[in-house]
Amino acid sequence: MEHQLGLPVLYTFRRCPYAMRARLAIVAAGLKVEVRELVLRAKPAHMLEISPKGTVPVLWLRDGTVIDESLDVMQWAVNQSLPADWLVLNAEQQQQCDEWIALLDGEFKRNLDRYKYPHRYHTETYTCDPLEHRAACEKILVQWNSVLEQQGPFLFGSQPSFADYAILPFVRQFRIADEVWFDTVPGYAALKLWLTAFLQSPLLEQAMVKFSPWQPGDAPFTFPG
Ligand SMILES: N[C@@H](CCC(=O)N[C@@H](CS)C(=O)NCC(=O)O)C(=O)O
Repeated sequence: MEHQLGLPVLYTFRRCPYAMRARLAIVAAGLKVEVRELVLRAKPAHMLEISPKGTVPVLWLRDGTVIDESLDVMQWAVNQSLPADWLVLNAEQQQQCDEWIALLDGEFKRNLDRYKYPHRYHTETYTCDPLEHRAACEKILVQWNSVLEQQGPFLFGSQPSFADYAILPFVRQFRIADEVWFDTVPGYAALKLWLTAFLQSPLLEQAMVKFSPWQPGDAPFTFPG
Protein backbone atom coordinates (compact mmCIF):
# COMPACT_ATOMS: atom_id res chain seq x y z
CA MET A 1 0.00 0.00 0.00
CA GLU A 2 1.40 3.38 -0.89
CA HIS A 3 0.63 7.09 -0.98
CA GLN A 4 -0.32 7.17 -4.66
CA LEU A 5 -0.85 10.93 -4.80
CA GLY A 6 2.08 11.77 -2.56
CA LEU A 7 -0.46 13.06 -0.02
CA PRO A 8 -1.43 11.86 3.46
CA VAL A 9 -4.26 9.31 3.29
CA LEU A 10 -7.44 9.93 5.31
CA TYR A 11 -9.78 7.06 6.11
CA THR A 12 -13.12 8.66 6.85
CA PHE A 13 -16.86 8.14 7.08
CA ARG A 14 -18.91 11.07 5.84
CA ARG A 15 -21.55 11.16 8.58
CA CYS A 16 -19.26 10.46 11.53
CA PRO A 17 -18.93 13.62 13.64
CA TYR A 18 -15.38 12.69 14.66
CA ALA A 19 -14.34 12.31 11.03
CA MET A 20 -16.24 15.49 10.23
CA ARG A 21 -14.24 17.57 12.71
CA ALA A 22 -11.02 16.19 11.21
CA ARG A 23 -12.15 17.05 7.66
CA LEU A 24 -13.23 20.54 8.78
CA ALA A 25 -9.75 21.26 10.12
CA ILE A 26 -8.10 19.87 6.97
CA VAL A 27 -10.27 22.08 4.74
CA ALA A 28 -9.89 25.14 6.98
CA ALA A 29 -6.10 24.72 6.99
CA GLY A 30 -6.07 24.60 3.19
CA LEU A 31 -4.50 21.12 3.14
CA LYS A 32 -5.04 18.27 0.72
CA VAL A 33 -5.23 14.56 1.48
CA GLU A 34 -6.10 11.40 -0.39
CA VAL A 35 -9.55 10.45 0.84
CA ARG A 36 -10.73 6.89 1.44
CA GLU A 37 -14.41 6.85 2.36
CA LEU A 38 -15.46 3.68 4.08
CA VAL A 39 -18.44 1.69 5.20
CA LEU A 40 -18.24 1.04 8.95
CA ARG A 41 -19.34 -2.60 8.67
CA ALA A 42 -16.62 -3.35 6.08
CA LYS A 43 -13.48 -1.49 7.12
CA PRO A 44 -10.54 -1.76 4.73
CA ALA A 45 -7.89 -4.28 5.82
CA HIS A 46 -5.16 -1.66 5.43
CA MET A 47 -6.91 0.71 7.83
CA LEU A 48 -7.22 -2.05 10.44
CA GLU A 49 -3.60 -2.98 9.89
CA ILE A 50 -2.37 0.54 10.68
CA SER A 51 -5.02 1.24 13.34
CA PRO A 52 -6.43 -1.97 14.86
CA LYS A 53 -8.91 -0.10 17.09
CA GLY A 54 -10.99 0.38 13.95
CA THR A 55 -12.42 3.87 14.38
CA VAL A 56 -12.45 6.77 11.93
CA PRO A 57 -10.86 9.13 11.24
CA VAL A 58 -7.43 7.64 10.57
CA LEU A 59 -4.74 9.75 8.94
CA TRP A 60 -1.75 7.93 7.45
CA LEU A 61 1.16 10.27 6.80
CA ARG A 62 3.78 9.76 4.10
CA ASP A 63 6.44 8.88 6.69
CA GLY A 64 4.21 6.09 7.99
CA THR A 65 2.95 7.95 11.07
CA VAL A 66 -0.63 7.04 11.94
CA ILE A 67 -2.94 9.58 13.63
CA ASP A 68 -6.12 7.85 14.67
CA GLU A 69 -7.83 10.22 17.11
CA SER A 70 -9.95 12.99 15.61
CA LEU A 71 -8.62 15.72 17.89
CA ASP A 72 -5.06 14.72 17.00
CA VAL A 73 -5.92 14.94 13.29
CA MET A 74 -7.34 18.42 13.90
CA GLN A 75 -4.21 19.40 15.79
CA TRP A 76 -1.99 18.00 13.03
CA ALA A 77 -3.88 20.08 10.44
CA VAL A 78 -3.66 23.24 12.52
CA ASN A 79 0.05 22.66 13.14
CA GLN A 80 0.66 22.38 9.39
CA SER A 81 -1.11 25.65 8.74
CA LEU A 82 -3.27 27.60 11.16
CA PRO A 83 -6.50 28.53 9.32
CA ALA A 84 -6.33 32.25 8.57
CA ASP A 85 -9.56 33.15 10.36
CA TRP A 86 -9.09 30.89 13.43
CA LEU A 87 -8.32 32.46 16.76
CA VAL A 88 -5.02 31.52 18.41
CA LEU A 89 -6.11 30.57 21.92
CA ASN A 90 -4.30 31.99 24.92
CA ALA A 91 -3.52 29.68 27.86
CA GLU A 92 -6.79 30.40 29.64
CA GLN A 93 -8.84 29.91 26.48
CA GLN A 94 -6.94 26.70 25.71
CA GLN A 95 -7.85 25.34 29.13
CA GLN A 96 -11.49 26.26 28.57
CA CYS A 97 -11.39 24.69 25.11
CA ASP A 98 -9.98 21.44 26.54
CA GLU A 99 -12.67 21.38 29.26
CA TRP A 100 -15.47 21.90 26.74
CA ILE A 101 -14.13 19.19 24.43
CA ALA A 102 -13.79 16.76 27.35
CA LEU A 103 -17.41 17.50 28.30
CA LEU A 104 -18.49 17.01 24.70
CA ASP A 105 -16.59 13.79 24.01
CA GLY A 106 -17.62 12.42 27.39
CA GLU A 107 -20.96 13.33 28.92
CA PHE A 108 -22.52 14.99 25.89
CA LYS A 109 -21.70 12.16 23.46
CA ARG A 110 -22.75 9.51 25.95
CA ASN A 111 -26.16 11.11 26.33
CA LEU A 112 -26.45 11.98 22.65
CA ASP A 113 -26.05 8.29 21.71
CA ARG A 114 -28.77 7.33 24.19
CA TYR A 115 -31.07 10.09 22.91
CA LYS A 116 -30.54 9.08 19.27
CA TYR A 117 -30.50 5.30 19.62
CA PRO A 118 -32.33 4.38 22.88
CA HIS A 119 -33.15 0.88 21.58
CA ARG A 120 -29.42 0.04 21.63
CA TYR A 121 -29.32 0.61 25.38
CA HIS A 122 -32.45 -1.25 26.49
CA THR A 123 -31.84 -4.31 28.61
CA GLU A 124 -34.25 -6.78 30.17
CA THR A 125 -34.41 -4.67 33.30
CA TYR A 126 -33.76 -1.20 31.92
CA THR A 127 -35.67 0.88 29.41
CA CYS A 128 -33.59 3.72 28.07
CA ASP A 129 -35.63 6.93 28.02
CA PRO A 130 -34.38 9.17 25.18
CA LEU A 131 -35.92 12.28 26.72
CA GLU A 132 -33.93 11.84 29.91
CA HIS A 133 -30.77 11.82 27.81
CA ARG A 134 -31.91 14.75 25.70
CA ALA A 135 -32.35 16.71 28.93
CA ALA A 136 -28.81 15.77 30.00
CA CYS A 137 -27.47 17.07 26.67
CA GLU A 138 -29.53 20.23 27.12
CA LYS A 139 -27.82 20.98 30.44
CA ILE A 140 -24.57 21.26 28.47
CA LEU A 141 -26.07 23.09 25.49
CA VAL A 142 -27.51 25.70 27.85
CA GLN A 143 -23.96 26.49 28.99
CA TRP A 144 -22.70 26.95 25.43
CA ASN A 145 -25.78 28.99 24.58
CA SER A 146 -25.06 31.38 27.41
CA VAL A 147 -21.38 31.69 26.40
CA LEU A 148 -22.48 32.45 22.84
CA GLU A 149 -25.08 34.94 24.08
CA GLN A 150 -22.43 36.82 26.02
CA GLN A 151 -19.55 36.69 23.56
CA GLY A 152 -20.77 35.15 20.27
CA PRO A 153 -21.06 34.56 17.41
CA PHE A 154 -18.32 31.97 18.16
CA LEU A 155 -17.36 30.38 21.49
CA PHE A 156 -14.43 32.73 21.94
CA GLY A 157 -15.95 35.80 20.32
CA SER A 158 -15.76 37.13 16.82
CA GLN A 159 -13.41 34.49 15.37
CA PRO A 160 -13.95 30.75 15.09
CA SER A 161 -11.48 28.44 16.79
CA PHE A 162 -10.54 24.81 17.30
CA ALA A 163 -13.30 24.61 19.93
CA ASP A 164 -16.12 25.58 17.56
CA TYR A 165 -15.20 23.02 14.91
CA ALA A 166 -14.50 20.24 17.40
CA ILE A 167 -17.94 20.74 18.96
CA LEU A 168 -20.29 21.79 16.14
CA PRO A 169 -20.51 18.41 14.33
CA PHE A 170 -21.99 16.93 17.52
CA VAL A 171 -24.47 19.77 18.03
CA ARG A 172 -25.50 19.18 14.41
CA GLN A 173 -26.12 15.53 15.32
CA PHE A 174 -28.15 16.55 18.35
CA ARG A 175 -30.40 18.65 16.10
CA ILE A 176 -30.75 15.84 13.56
CA ALA A 177 -32.05 13.47 16.25
CA ASP A 178 -35.32 15.48 16.23
CA GLU A 179 -35.15 18.48 13.94
CA VAL A 180 -38.75 19.58 14.48
CA TRP A 181 -38.29 19.65 18.24
CA PHE A 182 -34.93 21.41 18.02
CA ASP A 183 -36.11 24.04 15.55
CA THR A 184 -39.22 24.89 17.57
CA VAL A 185 -38.03 24.55 21.17
CA PRO A 186 -37.93 27.99 22.80
CA GLY A 187 -34.58 29.41 23.87
CA TYR A 188 -31.16 28.55 22.49
CA ALA A 189 -31.27 31.61 20.21
CA ALA A 190 -27.51 32.17 20.21
CA LEU A 191 -26.74 28.46 19.90
CA LYS A 192 -29.16 28.15 16.98
CA LEU A 193 -27.52 31.09 15.20
CA TRP A 194 -24.10 29.50 15.74
CA LEU A 195 -25.30 26.14 14.38
CA THR A 196 -27.21 27.67 11.46
CA ALA A 197 -24.18 29.68 10.34
CA PHE A 198 -22.15 26.46 10.46
CA LEU A 199 -24.77 24.47 8.54
CA GLN A 200 -24.80 27.11 5.81
CA SER A 201 -21.03 27.57 5.65
CA PRO A 202 -18.95 26.79 2.55
CA LEU A 203 -16.53 25.08 4.97
CA LEU A 204 -19.10 22.45 5.94
CA GLU A 205 -20.20 22.07 2.33
CA GLN A 206 -16.61 21.26 1.32
CA ALA A 207 -16.14 18.93 4.27
CA MET A 208 -19.31 17.01 3.37
CA VAL A 209 -18.66 16.37 -0.33
CA LYS A 210 -19.68 12.77 -1.09
CA PHE A 211 -17.22 10.07 -2.12
CA SER A 212 -18.01 6.47 -3.01
CA PRO A 213 -16.63 3.88 -0.60
CA TRP A 214 -13.01 3.10 -1.42
CA GLN A 215 -11.63 -0.30 -2.31
CA PRO A 216 -8.02 -1.31 -2.92
CA GLY A 217 -7.21 -0.73 -6.57
CA ASP A 218 -9.60 2.24 -6.93
CA ALA A 219 -8.35 5.44 -8.50
CA PRO A 220 -7.29 7.83 -5.72
CA PHE A 221 -9.41 10.90 -4.90
CA THR A 222 -8.14 14.16 -3.49
CA PHE A 223 -9.94 15.86 -0.59
CA PRO A 224 -11.05 18.56 -0.74
CA GLY A 225 -11.74 17.93 -4.44
N1 LIG B 1 -12.09 8.80 19.93
C1 LIG B 1 -12.24 8.56 18.53
C2 LIG B 1 -13.68 8.12 18.26
C3 LIG B 1 -13.98 7.89 16.80
C4 LIG B 1 -15.23 7.04 16.61
O1 LIG B 1 -15.79 6.46 17.56
N2 LIG B 1 -15.69 6.97 15.35
C5 LIG B 1 -16.81 6.07 15.08
C6 LIG B 1 -17.69 6.54 13.93
S1 LIG B 1 -18.59 8.00 14.31
C7 LIG B 1 -16.27 4.73 14.63
O2 LIG B 1 -15.36 4.67 13.83
N3 LIG B 1 -16.83 3.63 15.16
C8 LIG B 1 -16.42 2.32 14.77
C9 LIG B 1 -17.58 1.48 14.33
O3 LIG B 1 -18.73 1.92 14.42
O4 LIG B 1 -17.32 0.37 13.87
C10 LIG B 1 -11.86 9.82 17.76
O5 LIG B 1 -12.03 10.92 18.32
O6 LIG B 1 -11.36 9.72 16.63
